[in-house]
Amino acid sequence: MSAKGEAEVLLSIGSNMGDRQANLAFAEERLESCPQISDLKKASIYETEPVGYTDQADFLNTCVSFKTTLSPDELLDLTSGIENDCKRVRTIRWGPRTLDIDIIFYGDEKIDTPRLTIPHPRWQERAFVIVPAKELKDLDVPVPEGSEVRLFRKRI
Ligand code: A4P
Ligand code: MG
Repeated sequence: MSAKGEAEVLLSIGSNMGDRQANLAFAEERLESCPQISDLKKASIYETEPVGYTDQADFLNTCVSFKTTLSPDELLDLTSGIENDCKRVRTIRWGPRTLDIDIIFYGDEKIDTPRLTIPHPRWQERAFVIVPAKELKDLDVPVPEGSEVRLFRKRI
């Protein structure tokens, strides 16, 4: 946390349903329009093979970083609201999710509550997080092998 009470945040954003690029843009525009968020930077967009449950379409993934005066819980309220609004606007009822926003880092804080685990517990296992994250932050971790991460649209 800086002297101004600002934390440097890194989010991972993914979509594998509907207009995937528009879903990422929807999330980024909502974050950018939040008065408690400043200095937002966008990593390139990558097309990535699904990890975990693999019988689903490829994702578009990216990361954004910004400074915020929101607390971690307030930030989760904001990102959950953006996810819900994206689903409501753009998908069929009970369809798969169109937007997943994970909080990877909130400054150097370690948080473990029923609602929130930060750093995100699986970030180091995920090339779809690490490849875009490395464009925004110095991270001394290897890129995991196993699932393909292809550059889709360069932004940095
Ligand atoms: N929660 C706890 N910690 C956090 C955090 N750091 N950031 C809680 C965000 N949320 C956090 O999330 C469930 C609950 O986690 C939230 O209500 C919050 O209180 P969710 O997004 O509804 O559920 P989920 O996405 O199914 O779970 P999770 O753990 O976020 O899933 P993953 O592990 O992110 O997996 N493959 C590719 N290529 N690209 C992807 O983006 N994403 C997933 C989702 C799987 N495979 C993928 C991708
Ligand atoms: Mg999630």
